[in-house]
Amino acid sequence: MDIIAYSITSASGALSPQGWQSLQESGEAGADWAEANPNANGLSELNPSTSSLLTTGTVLGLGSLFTPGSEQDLIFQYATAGGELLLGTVEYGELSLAMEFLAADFNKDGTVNLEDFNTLKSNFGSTDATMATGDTNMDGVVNLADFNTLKNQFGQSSSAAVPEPGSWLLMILAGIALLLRKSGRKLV
Ligand SMILES: [Ca+2]
Ligand SMILES: [Ca+2]
Repeated sequence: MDIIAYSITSASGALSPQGWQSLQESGEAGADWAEANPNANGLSELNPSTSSLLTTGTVLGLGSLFTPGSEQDLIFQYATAGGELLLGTVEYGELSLAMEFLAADFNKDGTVNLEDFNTLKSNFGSTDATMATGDTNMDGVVNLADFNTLKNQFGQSSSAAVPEPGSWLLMILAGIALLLRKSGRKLV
């Protein structure tokens, strides 16, 4: 499914732009996502290049964008490249267990190894990098600092981390995963 935009709205203002980890920030769905005017009533992102192909079963975390204790009135919509506007499923829940990935685990497979090194190598010098393309410190650039981080983490494995009590996670694109899971393969 080719997703070019999504928006999450809350009439009661239950959204937390501070806790939101946008796709623009994480780079999880490609480098071209751009935040549009986030506030407590609406969080949106657009991908003008229409290149975010989300495979069936893809799950993308968008951080703690829901203010705990607020009214659960979020509406999640997304638009496809074909011009369809679809309604997604919103689930509310407390995060029980999450993988905390090492900064140099670019492909998020749990280990920092040669594959990650090759990612960094092929993007070395890039100035519009994301954590998926070798930027460990999120300064947008892949340079020696990132290489040193990778060197220090080389061979290490990510560990499951217990999040802070009360931290909330809204896997907003999980709606897509749920809708398509019947025939899908699990990607993440
Ligand atoms: Ca890896
Ligand atoms: Ca960097």
